Amino acid sequence: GNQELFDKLRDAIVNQDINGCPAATQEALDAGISAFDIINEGLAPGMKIVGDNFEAATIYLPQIMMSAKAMNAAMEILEPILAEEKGDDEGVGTAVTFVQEGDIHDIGHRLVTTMLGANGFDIIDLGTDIPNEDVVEAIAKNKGKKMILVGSALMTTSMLGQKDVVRLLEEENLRGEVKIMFGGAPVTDEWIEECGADGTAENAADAARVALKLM
Ligand code: HCB
Repeated sequence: GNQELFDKLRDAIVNQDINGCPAATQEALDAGISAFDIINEGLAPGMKIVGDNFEAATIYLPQIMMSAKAMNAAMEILEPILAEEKGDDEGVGTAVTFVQEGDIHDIGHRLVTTMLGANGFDIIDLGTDIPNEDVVEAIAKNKGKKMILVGSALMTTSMLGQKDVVRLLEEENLRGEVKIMFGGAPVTDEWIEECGADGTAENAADAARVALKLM
């Protein structure tokens, strides 16, 4: 049944199976499982286990990198499908997504970006390791659009930059142009309040819900 396939997807991530992961993804698609469920019920729970194992020091960086590669191999298949599923919900808005300077963790960022696209947002993906000045420039360039800024930070160090980008937007009189959602493992509700951002989300599906609500 589907649970068996979800377990297979999860295990492919945990076992760093770079070929098996896209194969299991294709198998799940062929079985009629949606790209959305493949991510949320299979792949993302696998990455959660990898993160926990790393924290428990039962695995090390090279293993994480292999799991990340397995994840990205699956996303290569799923991203075009999610892009196609994008309805014609005209005018949801534009999402400018990025990862803070100094931070190259891109898995969560990609998931969130993909899910926002699948929910009708026009996407401007600035990428990872992005200086705040570049973020402000992107917002300035798109001034007037219905817009949400979606930032990720996976490290407590890079997270500090989130507060600075809000301040920079205020200084440039751009804060009113854009809603702001920040996320990533270290981000808490208290931090969102301290930054003066508008919201956060636990995972990619939640991020799409929060973003739609904020617009
Ligand atoms: Co990395 N790393 N890492 N890492 N890494 C973390 C983040 C630590 C927490 C692990 C630890 O020590 N406990 C840690 C940070 C510690 C801290 O901040 N105090 C850490 C460190 C220290 C480092 C290096 C410095 C290690 C080193 O080199 N010595 C180095 C830094 C590189 C750099 O950025 N400059 C490094 C490198 C790596 C890789 C390359 C091996 C690999 C990244 C591969 C890649 O992304 N292409 C990696 C990984 C995979 C992790 C862990 C294990 C998993 C992160 C991940 O992908 N999670 C992570 C441990 C952890 O997070 N617990 C560890 C899965 C995704 C799906 O979850 O949280 O990213 P997510 O995103 C969610 C969620 O947060 C939300 O939705 C997403 C989807 O569900 N969300 C948003 C995300 N963004 C959002 C934005 C919104 O607006 C709303 C919601």
